[in-house]
Amino acid sequence: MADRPALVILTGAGISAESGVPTFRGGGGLWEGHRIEDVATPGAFARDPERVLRFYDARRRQLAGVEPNAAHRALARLEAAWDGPFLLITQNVDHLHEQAGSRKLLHMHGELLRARCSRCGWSDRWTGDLAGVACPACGRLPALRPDVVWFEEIPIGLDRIEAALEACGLFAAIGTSGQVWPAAGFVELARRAGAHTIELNLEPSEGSDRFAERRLGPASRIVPAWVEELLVAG
Ligand code: BJW
Repeated sequence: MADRPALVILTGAGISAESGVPTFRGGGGLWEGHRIEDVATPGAFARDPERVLRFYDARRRQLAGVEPNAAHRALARLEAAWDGPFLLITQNVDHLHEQAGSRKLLHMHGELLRARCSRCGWSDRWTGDLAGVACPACGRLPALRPDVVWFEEIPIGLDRIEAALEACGLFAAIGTSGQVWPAAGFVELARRAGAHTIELNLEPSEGSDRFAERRLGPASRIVPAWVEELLVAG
């Protein structure tokens, strides 16, 4: 494949739903039974660190044994075959894209399988529980937190993301509700750059009408089909 447009893909919780990782919003979602401000803000962690850490410990345990699905694998295949600039931005804190083989990947909302010390800044891969554990570097407790981006915190890699969107010719958003900013605004940046924009989702997202094209259905079906189309068109 030659002369491909620069491709930027944004993924959200919907791409991992069929791997058994719950989404955030809607029936059975992660926020059901939790007020966001009790578990996913710096204020929540300052008020009640044990509660926040228990919420994330349970989610980290849920990740053990989950496997990438056909949609994750199709995106890894696309990256390997794409002869042009490529960036996969995920809002997901799971590790399913890298497990499927994606490498040009940016976790804009952090990673659940990493821990960070809120006091001394130490950070590393972390697969166990965090509740009741002192920081291995500075020894303070409570101090360790999951290395994820909560509301009111600045997402990771925004400069790189903005540069990629400004240069992109094709932008796809997969399995995201379009309710969380700044990710919800990426389609607008891509449109301004003149990119073709496409949404792939089970149902139309909040900002669905901002996309030039949309495909509806489960990610494990519609993402591999879209990838095959792109590869055949090459
Ligand atoms: C399927 C499927 C299948 C299902 N196949 N599809 C007003 C205006 C603008 C901004 C704000 C505002 N008020 C407040 C803000 C800022 C705030 C914000 O957006 N708030 C909103 C609630 C309004 N944002 C922030 O605070 C962010 N930081 C920030 O703005 O900093 C300031 C700044 C930024 C930039 C420049 C200058 C200053 C930080 C946001 C951090 C979000 N963190 C979380 C938690 C991460 C840790 C954790 O995992 O617990 O990230 S919140 C949560 O939502 C998580 C997700 O990544 C994120 C997005 O969710 P996602 O992926 O879209 O999931 P769902 O569940 O919403 O949707 C699932 C979708 O899948 C649905 O569409 C389904 O249809 C679909 N689906 N099954 C395909 N099988």
